[in-house]
Amino acid sequence: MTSKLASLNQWVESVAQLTQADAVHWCDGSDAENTGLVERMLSNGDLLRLNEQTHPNCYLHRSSPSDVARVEHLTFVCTQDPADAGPNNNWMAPDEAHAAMDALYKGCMRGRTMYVIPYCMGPIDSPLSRCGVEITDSPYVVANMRLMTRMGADALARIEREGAFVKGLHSIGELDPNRRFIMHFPEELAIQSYGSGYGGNALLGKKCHALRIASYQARQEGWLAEHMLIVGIENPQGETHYIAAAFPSACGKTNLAMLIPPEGYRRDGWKVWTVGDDICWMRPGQDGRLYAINPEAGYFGVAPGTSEKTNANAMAMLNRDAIFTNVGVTADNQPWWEGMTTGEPAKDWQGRPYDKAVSPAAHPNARFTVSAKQCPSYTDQAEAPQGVPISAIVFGGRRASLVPLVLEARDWTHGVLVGASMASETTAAATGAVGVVRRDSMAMKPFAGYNFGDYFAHWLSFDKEGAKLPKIFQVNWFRKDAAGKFMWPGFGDNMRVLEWMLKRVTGQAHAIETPVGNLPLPADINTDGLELDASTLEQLLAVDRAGWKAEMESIAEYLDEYGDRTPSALKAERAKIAAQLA
Ligand code: OXD
Ligand code: MN
Repeated sequence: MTSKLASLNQWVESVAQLTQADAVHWCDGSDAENTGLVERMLSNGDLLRLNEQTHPNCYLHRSSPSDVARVEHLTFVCTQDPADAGPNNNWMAPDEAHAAMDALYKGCMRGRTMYVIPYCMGPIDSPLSRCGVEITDSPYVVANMRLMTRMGADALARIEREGAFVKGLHSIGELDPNRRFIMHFPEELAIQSYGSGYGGNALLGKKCHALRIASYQARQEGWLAEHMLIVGIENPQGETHYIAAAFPSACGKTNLAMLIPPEGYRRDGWKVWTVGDDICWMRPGQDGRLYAINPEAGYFGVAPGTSEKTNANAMAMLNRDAIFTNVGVTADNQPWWEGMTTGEPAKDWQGRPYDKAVSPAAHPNARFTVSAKQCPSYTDQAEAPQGVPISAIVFGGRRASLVPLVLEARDWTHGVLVGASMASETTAAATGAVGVVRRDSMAMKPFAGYNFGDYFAHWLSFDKEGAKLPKIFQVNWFRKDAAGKFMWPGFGDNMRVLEWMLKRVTGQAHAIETPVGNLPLPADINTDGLELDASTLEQLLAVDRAGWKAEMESIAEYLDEYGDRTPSALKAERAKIAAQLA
């Protein structure tokens, strides 16, 4: 098979030449194709079949032990001018990067099949969607892209109609960490990845396309590509409001997107609808509101910590047609990870007999891949070509202290400052130290494909005549007490905070104004059925003025890192708050 698009055929041919692939397979996305790939991977050990009775069509993949997470230090944005990539990215000159990658790709697919994957990010008929083609020598990547994107014949037809697509080239190479790079060429709409078979490094539709390249395109075209979940909250009156929420990797986006409200809320008729758990593309509609689509079609979620208690919806979608990566297994071959409330591990993620003293059963960044349609809270609004209107934007990080449970930004500019100054403790989703607080603007530090200073200005630019922008909030589910214990129960109980936010949106809830934003009083949060003592809630909603003064100084230093690319309106907003705190 080839395509009707000459530029696509030429590119595929040139890659086949360079990599010396034995065979070229154009993916059509069919069931038959998937069955053939799965059989091939079962026979070469890339996949292991899990218990057919309890988990039909579920497979385990064990990645190379040195290839278990995104590699931010090996991820580059290659723009002609280094200032366009900004201090938030690693930069390499495009010519130099191409030369390095060509040398790696030369002959790298000898003895391998090269798969050509046409894919669409977003509903296939949505004007907000964008397409790409990933070439890879990993059948595991093909199987994952099939779950995570609209992949195959329909995507190819759209690409042929539009004539434009993002070019992604991926080879697992030798899986050698010393020969591993994830390169982005936003000016060429191209991605090149070598040496890793892992998630965000290898499924190029996800972080590489839908965030780094898309954020660059979004700036040029007047929209936003964000690291956000999208969730619909239906109230007892039957009205649904959609919330887009940015949290860094492994900070509970999947759990919040699939939240099960506390019993009292369920009894009263509150419902939660999941549109997406990781990425959100938003653009102003005719009526001035922001409309969002989830460009993905599946979930690549963090397994450890997922349980009946924390995310029963996720558990319910994981008992068929799923791929598990780097989890442990029970004696009867069911997937197992830390946090599970039933079963016990027999083998760890590397296939060794489980020994708690040697290793956790699952790698802390072990993942599941599954179609979004399997989630009990799936809504067909995830396929709506026009997207869903966003009523509130939420920014949240992991902060043991200072940041209150919730606050509301006064206006858009203040909200952009809240997002830009977000900080969070690092997690196992990327290699490197875990638990270190770092600034992670809009949870996009690893994913913005251009200079953060320009990115902040782009966010501010949405505040214009006729715009009906969502309210912006900041949340922190991760406050700890002096003994290091989490103070807020989180998970389903986060619904209590979402209710306050949505009542602010509809003008039904009260707030007190403080220099750092508008906060509820403890009485404004519904605590029916919750065991939380009054003083804890008071502490969670208190504003530590001295702490915020120091925070504002640190934010000033951070904004200065982007020099004159940082919009002066953002600096002025920060200065205004600092003055009010003084
Ligand atoms: C992810 C991540 O995989 O953010 O979503 O690392
Ligand atoms: Mn993510």
